Amino acid sequence: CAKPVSNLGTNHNKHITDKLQILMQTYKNTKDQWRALGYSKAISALKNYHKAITTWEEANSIPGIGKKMADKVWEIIESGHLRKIDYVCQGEEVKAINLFTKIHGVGPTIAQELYQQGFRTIDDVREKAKLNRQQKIGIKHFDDFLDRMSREEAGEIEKVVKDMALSINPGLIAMACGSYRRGKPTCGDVDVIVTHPDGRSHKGIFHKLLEKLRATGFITDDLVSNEDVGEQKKYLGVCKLPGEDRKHRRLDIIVVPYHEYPCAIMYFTGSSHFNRSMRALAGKKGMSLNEHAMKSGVIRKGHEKISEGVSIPVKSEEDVFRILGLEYRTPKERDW
Ligand code: DCP
Ligand code: MG
Ligand code: MN
Repeated sequence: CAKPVSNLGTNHNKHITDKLQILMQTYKNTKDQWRALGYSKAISALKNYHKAITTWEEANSIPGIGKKMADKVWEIIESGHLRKIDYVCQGEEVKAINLFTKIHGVGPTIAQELYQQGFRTIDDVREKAKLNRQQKIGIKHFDDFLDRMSREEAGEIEKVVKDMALSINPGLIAMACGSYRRGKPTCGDVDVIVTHPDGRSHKGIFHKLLEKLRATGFITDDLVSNEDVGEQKKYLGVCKLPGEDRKHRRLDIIVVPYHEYPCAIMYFTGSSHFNRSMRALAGKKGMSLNEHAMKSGVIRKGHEKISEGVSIPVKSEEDVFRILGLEYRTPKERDW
């Protein structure tokens, strides 16, 4: 449960959260939900904190950080390291599971099964494991997918998708969101959003665009080729720029109706942590926010929604910030 947005979108304690995130991910991978949750809360609290922490007492004073977590925070501040990472992540089983969950389509349960079947390395899995279609693609491109691309390369991929969209209809909007739009120096994948300002010409574009991108050989594999989320269509796949020495890259494309564009672009730009914080803030104000719409008059009883609320017309990302009572943040200021 993320805290509402409370600082300028800078993580002043990244040197600490980076280390804690390794443990959180390991606990998630080994299905130690309880510990994973404790770390997740601490990480959220640290990311939302307005300054770099300098003392144990300061760490301990933050809600969500108990004495034991404060010890860990202090160890990182003092030594730049957290010894717990070494002994938790060094075991044979944890090492294998952390490795296997890096395969696209492999979660904690499958990773554990692979370990129990006696596999220890990616080559073991590649040669001997029974995998589904997605996992096979994940393992085929295991090294390529782990390697983050430069933002220049992400820009080239965006351009290929954009040019293809414009060749179908010059009025379409196609833009890379995700880490690229947040200005990150490297990107794990490219997340392209497509829409049309006339509110109807986005219809039918999804399949045409994918067909053309496959025909030119740009798209090489499909992971999830048609997920309908309401009026939005989502594609997850793999692409490769033309020429030698190019790696296979993960490509996500969503096509959305124009009336959902502001909320969709907010969501797709992220970061995930930023999105969680925004949703939490909307919830506190009796509103809801997701990739489709913003609503007011949402009544919750615990986690259950008693009243769905009514859609608030949102014409831009600026509107979303304004309605939540926040100052506008550029995508770069949402990266934490
Ligand atoms: N997203 C989210 N919650 C998730 C997954 C995604 O809110 N569980 C949103 C925020 C992300 C955006 O979708 O920024 C794109 O997802 P990616 O997984 O592609 O993440 P990024 O583009 O932010 O980072 P990366 O460079 O690793 O791709
Ligand atoms: Mg991305
Ligand atoms: Mn993505």
